[in-house]
Amino acid sequence: MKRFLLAYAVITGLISGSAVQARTLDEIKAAGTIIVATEGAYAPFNYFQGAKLSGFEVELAEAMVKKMGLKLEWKALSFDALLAGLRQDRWDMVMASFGVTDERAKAVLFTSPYYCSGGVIVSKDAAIKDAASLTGKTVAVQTGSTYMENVKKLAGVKEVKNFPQDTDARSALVAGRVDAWVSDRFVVKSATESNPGLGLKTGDYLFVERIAAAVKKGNAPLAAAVDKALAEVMADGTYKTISEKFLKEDIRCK
Ligand code: LYS
Repeated sequence: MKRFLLAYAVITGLISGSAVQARTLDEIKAAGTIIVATEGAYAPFNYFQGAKLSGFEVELAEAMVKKMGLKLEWKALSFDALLAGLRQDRWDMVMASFGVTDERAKAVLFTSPYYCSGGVIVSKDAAIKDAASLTGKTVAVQTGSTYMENVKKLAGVKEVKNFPQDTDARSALVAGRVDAWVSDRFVVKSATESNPGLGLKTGDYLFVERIAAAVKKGNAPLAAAVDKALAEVMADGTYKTISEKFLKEDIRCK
């Protein structure tokens, strides 16, 4: 009997251990601090200015969390680790420019979108500007991004080169190791405007997407609280101010 009870305890322990609950909204409120993970390598959305995280998403998250009456603790990690960390309860929310896709929505719960954008084609050759002109070409993209996903769908592309960070994909294009780079329209705009000497030419949109925060699947009360805070900062002018500061325009979904 004893042995049976021990085995039972071990098994239930294993089961509950693998199904640890995400912190509920009440638990987060009781703690007073929400833990938000981002990448920190994706200017102008989330990046390091010296040791300090900065960017549109960083200031937007801070404004939203303030509306929620909470403090914010940031974690910065590689892009492809962020959604998995939600499932492992390592943080409460991810804000790292994740586009809402059906595939990702199977694994996490998305909030309402906080900006709308899309992937554009960038090249040094003005003739490489749309999906058709990528035929036979080598294209650089960030690993695990929607840029990678969408370029892979193009049958004629010669090779898709993956890089851990979007800035590495850009460097590959700058160095002439690839024919094109696909990234976010605003990331590209900020990179080309701050480095006009690079001679990068922006082509067409390859696809458009809605960008949202992600919480653990099932954590609907937290998503609802985040949505409410987002609606508040959108209504009171805070969103517009932060958006214009980093993007020179209001990028909310229309
Ligand atoms: N918006 C893209 C995506 O959803 C890219 C984000 C990449 C951030 N470095 O995958």
